[in-house]
Amino acid sequence: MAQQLARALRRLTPPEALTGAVVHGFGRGSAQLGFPTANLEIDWTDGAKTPAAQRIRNFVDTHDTGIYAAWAQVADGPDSGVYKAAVSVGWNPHFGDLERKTVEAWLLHDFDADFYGRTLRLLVVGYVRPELKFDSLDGLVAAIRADGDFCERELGDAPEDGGFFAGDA
Ligand code: ADP
Ligand code: RBF
Ligand code: MG
Repeated sequence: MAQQLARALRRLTPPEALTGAVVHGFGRGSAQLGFPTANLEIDWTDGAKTPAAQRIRNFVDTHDTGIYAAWAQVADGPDSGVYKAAVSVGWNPHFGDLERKTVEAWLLHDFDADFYGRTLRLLVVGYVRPELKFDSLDGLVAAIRADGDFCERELGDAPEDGGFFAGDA
């Protein structure tokens, strides 16, 4: 049962600061699951990259796939608040149809509008659990909801961001 899924926050020290554009996925998050996830652009080419793009690539190349707890901000949108988020990194094995890993953040906040194309900042604080394949869609949905509750609780009060969220987008 999803409720019995073991979750524990394995902290990243220091937290991982990722900045990138929000791109389109399959549109499945909101439509099928009821949880929108802002998908971070990942540069899969081998060539030289901006430092920000390189950081994202390093993160997906070197960290375990799974669910992470993060602080998140849409840096250049009308709502630039810093909110808690549950972030999925990997292959979405429940669906099994991704050609590349994704980094997708469910921000635990109601936004008035979509923010495709905007700059998303993620301060990834810790690892929560591996990605799983569930017996049913309901199982996955229950697990995601419980991840949100877990991240909400574990992230606690304001983030120590070292000025990350205060910079120009
Ligand atoms: P896609 O497959 O294109 O990522 P989703 O159904 O996952 O589509 O929806 C994600 C989009 O929803 C985000 O890119 C963002 O523009 C919007 N959005 C609105 N509210 C949120 C939120 N609380 N968390 C994440 N994305 C949100
Ligand atoms: N996908 C999986 O295949 N297995 C998972 O265990 C899983 N856990 C997730 C947990 C959270 C908090 C979020 C936001 C997403 C998770 N996903 C998981 C990804 C989900 O399949 C994906 O966001 C949707 O398919 C929309 O792209
Ligand atoms: Mg998404």
